[in-house]
Amino acid sequence: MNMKKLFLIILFVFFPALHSFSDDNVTIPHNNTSFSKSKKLMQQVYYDYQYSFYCGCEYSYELVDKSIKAIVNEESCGYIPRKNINRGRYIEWEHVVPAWAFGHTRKCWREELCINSKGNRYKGRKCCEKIDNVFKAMEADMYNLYPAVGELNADRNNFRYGTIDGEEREYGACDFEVKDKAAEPKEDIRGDIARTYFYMEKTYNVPISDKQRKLFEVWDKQDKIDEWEIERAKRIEKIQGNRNTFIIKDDE
Ligand SMILES: [Ca+2]
Ligand SMILES: [Ca+2]
Repeated sequence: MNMKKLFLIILFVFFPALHSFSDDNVTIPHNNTSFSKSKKLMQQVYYDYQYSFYCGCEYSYELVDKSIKAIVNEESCGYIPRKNINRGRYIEWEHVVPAWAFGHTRKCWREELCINSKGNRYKGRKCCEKIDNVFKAMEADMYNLYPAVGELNADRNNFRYGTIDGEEREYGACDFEVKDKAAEPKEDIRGDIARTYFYMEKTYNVPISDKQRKLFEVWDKQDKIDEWEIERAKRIEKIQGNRNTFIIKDDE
């Protein structure tokens, strides 16, 4: 047994609840590796602040076909679906840093490391969800999850954020644009988005391009941290166990 292994074993024996380690220098700062569990926990975070992220629509939980669903109140925000009436009706939990962005650098995303029941090899998100603990922790990280109208989650796809010329309104009064593989969010959530990217970069080494970083640094300054963003971060910290230091400093 080499010293590194011995050290890890000692660490796990004496500090079992501390951190889980992966094999590639990412220290996973929480024990939350289930995206479906996180989606339920996010309901606790947002219990008294039920507004969608991109459009600011109120939403509420109702029983639909024997399951509880978050229904968008379209009148509260003037939202009109662009074309997907069904996904426009419900709230989904959107990854602000999309799965492609935090997943594509993982081995399981690029190489066929998984085998299905028929013996065929595969790669990508499904494979990462099966075998990669870092990917699972990133996918389940609550700081990166926001309630969004399903249609916008679908239209945003895995596109980067940016600014788009003009102010087309394809979703009724909702100030959200998607064009040329980019999405432009409304001004009062741009800082939230920037700080979420910075958190994912610091926590998991998720790469941010120079161009994106410059944009996010501007957004971080223009849209300052507000009360709800702090409250949200406090609630997530309480559940998930780790801090987003871009919102709450280490010594606070
Ligand atoms: Ca615009
Ligand atoms: Ca904001």
